[in-house]
Order: sequence, then C-alpha cells, then structure tokens
Amino acid sequence: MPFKRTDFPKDFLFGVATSSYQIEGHGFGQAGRTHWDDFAATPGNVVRAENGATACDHYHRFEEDLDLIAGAGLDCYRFSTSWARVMPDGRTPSQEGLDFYDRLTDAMLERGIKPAATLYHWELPSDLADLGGWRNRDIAKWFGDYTETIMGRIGDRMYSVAPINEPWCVSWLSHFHGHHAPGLRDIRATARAIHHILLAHGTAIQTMRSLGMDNLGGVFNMEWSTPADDSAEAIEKAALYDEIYNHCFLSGVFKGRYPERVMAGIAPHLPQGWQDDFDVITTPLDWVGVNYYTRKLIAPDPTEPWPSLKEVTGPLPKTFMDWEIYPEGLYKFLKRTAQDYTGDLPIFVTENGMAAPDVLTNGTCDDPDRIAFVEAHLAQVQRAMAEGVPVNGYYLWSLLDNYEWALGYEKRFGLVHVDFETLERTPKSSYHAIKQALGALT
Ligand code: GBH
Repeated sequence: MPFKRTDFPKDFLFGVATSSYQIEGHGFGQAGRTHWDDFAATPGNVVRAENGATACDHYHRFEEDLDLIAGAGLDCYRFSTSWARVMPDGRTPSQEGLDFYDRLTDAMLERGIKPAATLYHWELPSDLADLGGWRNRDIAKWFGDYTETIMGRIGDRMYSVAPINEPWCVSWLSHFHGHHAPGLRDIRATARAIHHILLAHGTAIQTMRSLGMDNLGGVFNMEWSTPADDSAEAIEKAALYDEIYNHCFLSGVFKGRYPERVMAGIAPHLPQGWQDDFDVITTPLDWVGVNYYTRKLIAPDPTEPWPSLKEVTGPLPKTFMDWEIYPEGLYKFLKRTAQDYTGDLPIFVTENGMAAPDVLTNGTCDDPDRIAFVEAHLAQVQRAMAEGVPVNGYYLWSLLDNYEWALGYEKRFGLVHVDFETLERTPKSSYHAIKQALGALT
C-alpha cells in the first residue's frame, strides 16, 4: 500500500468498524429477540433467510478479534453495543449484557485500542418494535434510558460515542423501501421515524452530557447524487434525492430544520409538536462522522409515489455489491459537510470499504481491489485535508466478513476472511497491506 501513516498528521487516527448484530452472534449470552430476527424469519426478506444468531461468534472470540486490530497497528475500534443484549426486552437491564461490554472495553484498553462506541446499529428489541418501534415517540425516552444504562457502566472508558448509526437507513431504508427491519413501505411511518430518530439522538447526547461524558458525535451515511442525464427533471430529482439522503439529518441536527424539498413530502406526516423538539435535536456535538461508499445516478419515475424517482445503473467500475466506485464523492462530502454544517468541528470518516468475492485459496486470500479502493479514498481524504477540512480519522468497514443484513453472509467486506462453517479467521492481503502502511510490520 503506497500510503503511509507518516503521510498523515501525527494524531490522525486509523481504525476499523463493525456492529454488534453483524458479528457477535445474538444467539449467545442472554440477548433478547430483535426485529432483525423477526424480519429475517419472514421468507423473502433476507437471502436464504439468514440471521445473526451465530454471525462471527465475536461474543466468544472477541479477544482474538481485538488481537487482530492491535496486531495491524490500528488506533481505534468503532463497535456497537446491542440494545437487546443490554436490555433484552428493551427496558430491563441485563447484568450479563453489561458484563460483556465491560469485558470488551477493558480488553480494548489492555491492547491500547481506543473504544469508539455506537449505541444503535439497527437491532431493535422485538418488544419495542411491537410497540411501534421508531414510529412511537416514546422511543426517545426508552433510548435515553438505554443510553444511561450502558454508558453508566462503560462510559467512563469510551474514546468517543455516537448514538445512532445512519439515520437514513433506520428511517427510509427500513420504513419506506422495506429493505431492512421492520420492512415497511409507508411514508407516514418514515416521517415519524425520521423525527423520532433525531429526538432519540438528541436525548442520548443530553443523557451522556449529564453523565459527564465528552467526544460525542453523530454518524451519517452519504451517497453522492448525480442526475442520470442533463434534463431539468433529472437535475431536480437528483437534488431531491440529495436532500432526502444527504442533507435531511445534518440539517435537523445542525440547523434545526428539515430541507424544503423533503418537507414537501413529509410535512403532513410529522408528529404533532415536532417543531418544539429541535431544542433537543440540536444539542451541540463534538464531532461528526461520514459513512461513504458510493454515488447514485438519479432519474424521475412518475410511476412511483413521492419522491417519484429511481436509481439508474452508472458506467463506473463496481464493487461486488454492484456499487459504483467513486472516490471523489468522499472529498466532496467532506468539504460540503464542513462548509454547510460543521465548520471547525472534527470530522471522521466512520465507514468506508468494499465488498469483493474474496475466495480463500490454500490458506490465503488476495484482495487487491480492496487495497486499491482504500488507497483511492484515503487520497481524497488527504485532498480535503489539504484544503483545510478538519478530518481527524478514518475507519475502514470492516474488520471481519460479517452478516451483511438483507444480503446474508454472501457479501464480504472484511480485512479478515471468516469461514462461516468453522468461524476461522484468516487475514487477507489487505490486512497485511494496512499493517505495513501503519508501520506495524517490521
Ligand atoms: C453501512 O451502510 C452499514 O453501516 C453497515 O452495517 C453495512 O454492513 C455496510 O454499510 C455495507 O453495506 O438494501 O439494496 O437498498 C452503508 C449505507 C445504504 C448501504 C443503503 C446499503 C441499501 C442497499 N447503506 N444501502 S439495499
């Protein structure tokens, strides 16, 4: 890997990211049932109806996994705590769950790894989903209580915390497109979820402040939006997609309002009194995280309900997810985020990475495309930094091959190959390249 740690400022952080449901094995310990278990059990939702019951068995193998992180010379680990493990019914603490994250935290610190926690990476306890989940305004309070419970135990040792991973996925992907749990296709549910997610985010930040914690942020996913052709209609739809996907949540948190084009579709469906919630939603943050993978080509589609648009296949080389590889989009988002929303606030790239076929042959796994992908995106990070954008770190998605949600175990994103029969871990060539780049290989 031609990039070197020394090409970046001394305190720039390199890390890897994972999430609880995707790696832990929710069948282990006393984790409660989640809406992902329910969603996956319904035929047609997930490839081969696979779920996260075993996943990577990180629950039992976390020491080995943390050794891999430390062994590569990485500085920090972005992991998530599972609400259903900490509170199996969503509201009653589980000693076993709290003990697990306590051990995990100490095991990171013993290895000199900075713990960067996310409180919600998509596995809602089923009991709360049954009460309406993100459609129910009470979720902000439930989430605040969960935040207090888990951070009351491990908050004193966190390097950083963000409440909710990717609000767009929790709302649109799950309540409008129906691709993720709870699998709804309903604009009213979506509008409510959008607002309650932000309210829960602000509530969690205030809860952690009252616990005396700092270095608190928010993590937003972004896809660069490009008109599929140069017609006025395509240009307008691409702008609408951009507001829905990329601006809506940043605007809520940093400006205390929803963008105009988004309002045109969601206003009739927002919960009563929504305007009054922005005091909580705009509670100041210490950093912001950008998750970036690809761009989208957008065209009008009048046969669809509002926003009446569709994605069109683009011409660029694609990953194994069929996502176009567009590194420049990361540069553009880093610049735009600082310019439009966050100013001098530190920015982290909290996820970036790619899926590849990644076949294990004679005990080795060569993934040169992943190395090139990381390198190309890091070059765009440097480009933004050279223009003054305060990027403080980069987390690669992901440490391990894992449960890729609706796509089951088919799509591999890891620096480390996982055999899902034996659960054996094998570092890929990208792992070795990162290790070399970070100076840990002698
Ligand atoms: C990240 O989201 C997630 O944080 C992570 O858990 C996941 O493993 C990783 O991506 C790789 O996918 O259902 O066909 O409509 C990134 C943003 C946006 C990626 C929505 C998936 C929808 C695919 N995500 N996208 S589909």
